[in-house]
Amino acid sequence: MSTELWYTERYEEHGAALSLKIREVLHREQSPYQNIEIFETEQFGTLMTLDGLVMVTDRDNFLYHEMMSHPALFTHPAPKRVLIIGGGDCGTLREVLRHQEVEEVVQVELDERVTRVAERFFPELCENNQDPRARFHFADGITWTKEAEAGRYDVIIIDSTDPVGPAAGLFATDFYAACHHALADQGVLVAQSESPLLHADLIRQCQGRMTEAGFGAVSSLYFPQFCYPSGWWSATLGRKGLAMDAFRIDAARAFTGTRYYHAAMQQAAQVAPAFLLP
Ligand code: AAT
Repeated sequence: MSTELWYTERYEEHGAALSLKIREVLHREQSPYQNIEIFETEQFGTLMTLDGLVMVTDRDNFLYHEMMSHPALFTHPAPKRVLIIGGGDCGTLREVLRHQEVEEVVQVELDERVTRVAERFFPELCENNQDPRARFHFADGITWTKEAEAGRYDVIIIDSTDPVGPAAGLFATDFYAACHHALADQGVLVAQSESPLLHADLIRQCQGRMTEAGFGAVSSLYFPQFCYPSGWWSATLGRKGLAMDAFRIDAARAFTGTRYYHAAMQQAAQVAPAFLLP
């Protein structure tokens, strides 16, 4: 009899699954919002799942977190005030704080337990949580953004779970319109927008809804992400006014310490597969 332990996330509607070999279960709890589990894997370090869906592993989270933060920040001419919606594991926050010109980062995560558990099991992602520029609020990001002062932020990052349950409204036109209102002139919005292979319609919908919400330029970024469905992921950017291609390429070239993102990658990641061309 095999004593091997594997964690499997099934993508029932696609007839596929992802499995990671597990050494042990480190933690399990039911928060007021979701079931949080932490595993020690054989090859991918620590793994966090929410309601049975993979959120983050030590080994591959840099792909997603770097691509959710640096392209948006280098697209803005001078990002000072950043809002992160979701992002409870703090991996996106850590990347944002690496930009010295950023003066304030407000993170609005629904579930405080995700952040507390991440502090314990993902200390690297949380290593900059004490930075005086970081402010944490545990609340619904939709309500928060709708109540935000007009023009308050330069960049808004939607680092959310999939469009079900409390995150469903984070993919809606009226929420993008609230982001548009909360952004200053030249403000940039970026939202995680799922898998190009499995959710192409959602990516198109996301682009269409951002345009409807008033963003003058919209484009998506494509990048690998092993632990999310299909291993291929996307983020969709919306910019107030101006064209999307004018990112701060010299600053991006001088930026060091990333493992996936670099200036040429920002250009490359914007090239859409033929089936997603406008
Ligand atoms: N950094 C990669 C991890 C995530 S988790 C996304 C976070 O969004 C979760 O912690 C969840 O609690 C939070 N969240 C969900 N809905 C809301 C909301 N309405 N307001 C604020 N926070 C919210 C991204 C995972 C991507 C998964 C891909 N399969």
